[in-house]
This record gives sequence, structure tokens and C-alpha cells, in this order.
Amino acid sequence: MTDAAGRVQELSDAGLRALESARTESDLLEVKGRYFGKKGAISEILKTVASLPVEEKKRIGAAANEARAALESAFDAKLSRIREQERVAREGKERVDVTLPGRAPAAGRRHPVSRTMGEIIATFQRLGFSVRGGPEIEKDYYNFEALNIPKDHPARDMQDTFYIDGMGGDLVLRTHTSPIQIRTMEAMRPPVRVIAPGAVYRCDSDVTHSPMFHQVEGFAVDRSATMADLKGLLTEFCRMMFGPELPLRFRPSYFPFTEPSAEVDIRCVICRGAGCRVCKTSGWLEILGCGMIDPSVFGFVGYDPETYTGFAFGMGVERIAMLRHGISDIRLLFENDLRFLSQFQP
Ligand code: 2NL
Repeated sequence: MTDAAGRVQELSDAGLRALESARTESDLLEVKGRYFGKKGAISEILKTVASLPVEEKKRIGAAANEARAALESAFDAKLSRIREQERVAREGKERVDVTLPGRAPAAGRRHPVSRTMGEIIATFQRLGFSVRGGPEIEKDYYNFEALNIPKDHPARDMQDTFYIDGMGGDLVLRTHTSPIQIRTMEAMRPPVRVIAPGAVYRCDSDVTHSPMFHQVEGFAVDRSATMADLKGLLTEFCRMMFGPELPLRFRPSYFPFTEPSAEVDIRCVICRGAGCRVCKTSGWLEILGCGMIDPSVFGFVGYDPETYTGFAFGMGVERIAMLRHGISDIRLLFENDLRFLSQFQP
């Protein structure tokens, strides 16, 4: 029996011993390749028996299959033992320390512009105003015509306004939120007290101008709204927003849709009037514009100018955020660099 069957038996014994001493998965695969894989020693023997008689071939084939089956099952058993040992070793190293403090989630915060916007809105809500919005793509009529801004007014220049091509024409990106107020007057009878916050667009870009920025406008119309009401309201607004003792002044100004018109300055919140970079040494900060609504605007919305009077005001949100925080370049507010934005309180 030093024949093929005997060699199969020897190989089977040697293979089982080699499987037993394997330490890793790759050891196991190497043993399989050497003894009972497709090109292993047992397969090689089967190639040499082709010339033997049929009975012999059967006997050796049966022995080879038996040996292979034994080796396969030893292989599988050893493989699961090795995997289990590796798992135990890994979990020993990766023990969880349940006493460690948790990892705090990175807290986001509101953008300084939306925070300022929210505070302006909340302040006017406390003063009895409701909030309305409107489209950012607006008809020329609502953005200019109904506001008494004539066809040849410089604000209508292509240099200042984004005109929308096609879509039937006469469309612009709103250059202020006043069109919300015209639409509100068309929809509501006096008395009305409404603020109109939102994004607006102008062809303008430098350290203090961005092509997209935000405004809050507001207006009130009643049987006897006066300039005194306007002064009282805006004085209260500035004190609620910037501090109760804050000095402020009304300066005469001009807008096409109000008459008379004024601008409101507050004492510089940075230097308190001593003069600094933010107030350009004047001690004052221009905060908003306002005035009594021109009766010609009432003509467009069907309010009787003999029965009603009204006042309106408007302010730039970025400008107020910049003054509060001493930010000198508006573009910092839109670059979304977290090194800049995370300097502001949540
Ligand atoms: C400013 C000044 C202002 C208005 C806005 C207004 C709206 C209507 C009628 C009359 Cl529908 N007036 N808005 C009035 C005066 C000033 O804004 O400096 N804004 C940034």
C-alpha cells in the first residue's frame, strides 16, 4: 500500500496537523492551497491515477474525496475558532469607558443679520404692528410707479436696478420693501399698522453696499396720524433697540414718497458721542429714514387723502448690524466664514 491510496492518507494526516497549528486566516488559506485546494497535493495525485484500472481509480477517488471532506470540515472549524479569538482580542482592546463625558454637539447660531432683523420685527410687534411679506420679483408699478417715483428718476437707472428680461416685461427685483406696503394698502382699509421686512436688490457693491441686502419698512395710516406720532413711535423704537437713555435727533431729508421727510440719527453706540471710526468722528449714526406719506401715494391705492394721513419709515438691516458690532465691510456678512460669524453671540 505505498500506492496512491497510501499517499492520500499521508497527505490527509499532514494537512490536518498543519490546519491544527495554523494561527491566522492567511495560515489556513495557505494550508488549504497546499493540501486540498484546486492545485493542492491531493488533486495532483488524482491526475496520476488516470492510467490505473477502473476498480483502483474508484478506490483512490473515494479515499481522496473522504480526505478532502475531512480537511474541509477541519478547515471550517478552525476558521471559526480563529475569528472568535480575533473578536475577543479586539473587544478587549476596544473597551468602552462609560464614565467619559459625552461629546457636546456643535451648537449653531443665528446669523447677525437675521438676529438684528428678528429684534427689529419683535420691537415693532410690541408697538402694535403686524408683519407682511411680498414677492421679491416685483412689478415696476409696485416698486416705482405707485411710490411716486417718476420714469426719469435716477433710482430706475439700469445702473441701480436689476431688471428682469422676458416674462411679459416690466419686472424688477424689488429695490426696497415699499411694494409690500402698496400691496397692503390695496388689500386693507385704514387703520393699518404694518411692517414689511425682507431681502431687496440693487446693482451696487462695495464695502458698505451689497447687491442683496435686507430692509424693514413700516407704515401707519389712520384718520389723524401725525408727524408727532411718527416721532414718538421711532423714539420709542430706538430706545427699545439701543437703550433707554439714548439721545437721538430728527434731521430734514427728502424721499419721493414722503413729505415732509426726515432721517433719524442716534448717539454713536460705539464711542457714545466722543467720535470714532464707526461714526466717522461725528458722534452720530444715521439709523433710518421716514416721513409723512405723500398724498399722491394714497391716490394709487384708493385711500381718500382728505380722510386719511399716514407715516412711513425704512431702515437697512445690515447697516444696523454693522453699526452695532463695529463691522466695517458688509461683505464679511455674506462670505460665511465661520471664523468671522462665530464671534457673535448665539
Ligand atoms: C430708508 C428710508 C423710507 C419709506 C421708506 C414708504 C413706503 C410707502 C409710502 C411711503 Cl408705501 N414711504 N417708505 C418712507 C420713508 C423712508 O426708507 O433709508 N430706507 C433704508
